[in-house]
Amino acid sequence: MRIDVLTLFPEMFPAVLGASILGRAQQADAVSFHTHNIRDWADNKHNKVDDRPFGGGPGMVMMCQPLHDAVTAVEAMDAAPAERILLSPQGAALTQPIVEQLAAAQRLLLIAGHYEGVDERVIEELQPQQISLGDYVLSGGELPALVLIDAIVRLLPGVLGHEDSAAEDSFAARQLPDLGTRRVLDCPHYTRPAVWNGRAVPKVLTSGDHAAVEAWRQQQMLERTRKLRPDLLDEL
Ligand code: 9D3
Repeated sequence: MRIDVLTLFPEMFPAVLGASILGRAQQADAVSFHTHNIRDWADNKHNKVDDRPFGGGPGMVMMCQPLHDAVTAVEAMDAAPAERILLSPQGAALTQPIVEQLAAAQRLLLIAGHYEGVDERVIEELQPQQISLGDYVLSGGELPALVLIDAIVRLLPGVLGHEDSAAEDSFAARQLPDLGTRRVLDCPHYTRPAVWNGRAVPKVLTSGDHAAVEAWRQQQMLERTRKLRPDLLDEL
């Protein structure tokens, strides 16, 4: 997968994209990251990319021209067609099914807004999918773009060491007795020592009975989901 990112703050990206699973995914050629500064396409002599809102009000609005020219130029850097995504508070809240759908794309073009927002006319022209991280205010779309990249890239073939890891995630859909396919929370996890600070690991986990362990994990997933995220059981 190729991922292009358009932003006014490209310096926010290298540390996150170069570390841990994202860094290894790029080294293994499962993904390539290309960040671009929208300011490079400003066609005015002060390289202005934002201006005051028509009608008045606080803050600045990102101008149409630099962003539109950036999208056109960056898309032309590779023949593969890109899925355009604008990170925006007006977008649909990101969920694992959306992440899974985007992980199937050949190429993504992520646009991170900043300031009060982007001129509506360039959004109408580009028709991007709009994605939000939820109902709270951030200072721009850069951190949401990094979150989205992290969620997608760990699903790409060959990225996670243990191939079952992604399928066993919290929020991955599972087949449950009576309920059919549901997204549920993960079960609790334990490692050595078997007793820590007077607290023993649940006995079934040290019993060696694999079927009993599997049954206990399923029951824990369901019980925790009922208690902590009952909304998930109403889905689908
Ligand atoms: C006070 C009016 N704000 C609307 C909620 C304006 C505004 C706030 C924050 C406009 C842009 C932003 C910058 N945020 C994003 O670009 C953003 C975001 C977010 O703030 N919350 C959750 N998800 C996202 S995705 C992009």
